[in-house]
Amino acid sequence: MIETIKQRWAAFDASMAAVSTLDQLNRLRVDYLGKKGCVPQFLKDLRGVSADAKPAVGKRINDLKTHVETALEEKTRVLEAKSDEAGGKEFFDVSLPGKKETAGSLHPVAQVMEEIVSVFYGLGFGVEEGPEIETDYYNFEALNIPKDHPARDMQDTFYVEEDLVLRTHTSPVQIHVMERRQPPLRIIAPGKVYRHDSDVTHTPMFHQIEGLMVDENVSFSNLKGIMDVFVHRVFGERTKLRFRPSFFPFTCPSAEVDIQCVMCLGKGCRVCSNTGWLEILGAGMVDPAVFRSVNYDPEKWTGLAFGLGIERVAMLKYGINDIRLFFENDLRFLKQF
Ligand code: 2NM
Repeated sequence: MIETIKQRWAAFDASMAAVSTLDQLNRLRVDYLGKKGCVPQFLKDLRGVSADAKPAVGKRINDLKTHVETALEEKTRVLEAKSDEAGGKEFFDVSLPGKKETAGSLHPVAQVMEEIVSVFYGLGFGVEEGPEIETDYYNFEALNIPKDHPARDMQDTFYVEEDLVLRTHTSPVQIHVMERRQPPLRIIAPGKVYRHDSDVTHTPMFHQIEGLMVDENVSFSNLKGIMDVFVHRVFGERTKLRFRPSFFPFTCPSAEVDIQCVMCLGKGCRVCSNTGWLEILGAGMVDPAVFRSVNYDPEKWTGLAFGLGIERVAMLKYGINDIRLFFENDLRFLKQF
């Protein structure tokens, strides 16, 4: 057995001399010291050795074990030092393509909102914000919406309490601003609004921008000019628009603004119900009753106002037929914008 131990010792030394990586070194460690390795096998075999030969053979095995352990330790140090010199244990391939970080982007509704805000900002309108919970007075009464008006019906309005509602439009912001400031005034109020409504073109929460301009001699012509600029900037210079008489409690006269259908360019299709036109916003001259609510003299000041839904603009601009897509947070949809 002594002879076998000697052979294995020599074999170990030869293998050790050939080792050049930590991996190879580890394999050698397993071969000699591992559970099924050479040294434990020798110790097992020792049981069958005669009593008088046992001490000498046992010593040989222990010597081999010490020799292997010391050699492994030493080589480990040498190889680790070498690897550090080469710049770390891992090989770093600088020619591999990098991992791409996907950049986030604004929600399509936020993009359209920013675009519209910047158009009006360019026309001298300042941006104003206000609370989403309003009193009955600011959401309705001050805007000349009387107690028996259909817009007040529980079906349209979310009530928080008897006298508190989720705002159904952003016009209350304009009332707050008019209470604080004297004309001349040019403001827009973008933000979330809430209505009890839900189908392919309505969600209980949606976004609006309302605008207000008050000065001496503000006229319907000013309103037409501002709407012209808005439509041409957002839908393209060649998009035609038209005004249709309408009614709102807070404006008189009131109008609905249509644009030429973006799908069929006015020929008539499913989207525009064969009319060639799409309703895009409501507008009008501020009703004197609204001015009286905020203590503006209706004899001195005149005002124009308008309101539009952001989701509707985004749907027409991008040809989206279901408003709910904006709120499902499906990245396959959102990434297209
Ligand atoms: C619209 C249509 C027409 C409007 C009126 C006012 C205020 F506060 F000045 F009276 N703000 N917004 C207005 C006018 C809103 O939305 C369809």
